[in-house]
Amino acid sequence: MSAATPPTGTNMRREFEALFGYPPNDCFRAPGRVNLIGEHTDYNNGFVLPIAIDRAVHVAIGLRPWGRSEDHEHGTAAPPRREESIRIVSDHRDESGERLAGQFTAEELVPGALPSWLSHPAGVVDEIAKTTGTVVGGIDLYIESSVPVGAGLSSSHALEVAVLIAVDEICGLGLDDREKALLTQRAENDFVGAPTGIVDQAASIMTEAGHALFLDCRDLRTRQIPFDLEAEGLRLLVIDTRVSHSHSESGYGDRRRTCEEAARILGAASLRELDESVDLGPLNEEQRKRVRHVFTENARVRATVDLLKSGGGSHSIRGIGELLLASHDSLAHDYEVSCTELDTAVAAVMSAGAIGARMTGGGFGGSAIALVDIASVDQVGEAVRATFADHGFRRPDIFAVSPGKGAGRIA
Ligand code: GAF
Repeated sequence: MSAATPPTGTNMRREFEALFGYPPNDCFRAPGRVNLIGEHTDYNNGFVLPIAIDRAVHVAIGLRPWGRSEDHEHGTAAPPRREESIRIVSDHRDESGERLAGQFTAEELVPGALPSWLSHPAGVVDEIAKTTGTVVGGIDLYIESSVPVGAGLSSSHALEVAVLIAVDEICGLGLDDREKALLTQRAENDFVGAPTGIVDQAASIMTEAGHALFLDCRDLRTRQIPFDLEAEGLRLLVIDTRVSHSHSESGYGDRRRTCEEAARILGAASLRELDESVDLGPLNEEQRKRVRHVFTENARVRATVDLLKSGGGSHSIRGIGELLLASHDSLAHDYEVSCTELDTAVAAVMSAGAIGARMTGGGFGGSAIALVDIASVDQVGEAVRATFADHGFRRPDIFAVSPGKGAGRIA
């Protein structure tokens, strides 16, 4: 199993000061997520049930000394100077081994003009200006991330959330959690150009430690659902297939458009507005399959929540295994967003004794999750590695995650 050591505030401060020549004002973290169940339901105004994982994007933020306003020196947050640049350095490295670094000015932002990794923080800055009227400038950011990139664990949304909560704090924007989730979603949709829903941002912002977040994506109402793996002697494994996915280039947008078109044909604003007994006759075969997935997946989320809430004591998480498998099956056959590696991972962990498994996230690559007895963790990991080797697939990265807390300040 690979492990990730989270950066501490002290290390972040030290790195920041070495890079920018002055101490940062503050440090924050925003976690990646694993969606337990409720896939491709968010942009259909449906239900989702993610956990925030114990891997996160960390950011140290500083208001450049020559950009600090008098108010800020006296401890009151104040908007930094709009005309000054925003500089960002990441601990990730490019092909030549150099740290990723870039800068931009909020007033000059154009979608598509920046390198892909930088478009996420830039999108947030752009959306802050559009939403709040605050044009941010004169700040520096140092970023470290333990969320694997391209694994379908929401590394880019965690980056957006980390940047937003840092800027919100330093500029005194006063956004609430709901506004933060919606703002980062608009940054992703309108600036980055990926037509994603809201599950990832909400999971990163709103989840409490030790819980899964039951989110109704129609009105963003939430309920924290206890998710205590330890108490049931379980582990949640992530199997990163290392098949990279990309939401803007994959069939993600096609799936979304098909659902919107199906809802329109059936006379509804979204699939959520439809009764599940609705006649799907007017739809073509592809539309019918997509709608069937969304209807059944919403029902599976509710069934999962019922099981987890049932107070079944030591058995409530164990009980969700079949729902996870049914979700994977529906994503593979009705929604058609799985791939050979994800299907192979799910089959391999189940043969090796997992309680349940499914792909997680948008699909077309990325990760599967597996619910496993603590005693079977090694055997399940070995089985997947051996099966992948037999198929000639890349060696998967396998690690356990636990339900961590949502985004916030780090000491
Ligand atoms: C990706 C998207 F970003 C989410 O909004 C969601 O649609 C998910 O795919 C599928 O459930 O992670």
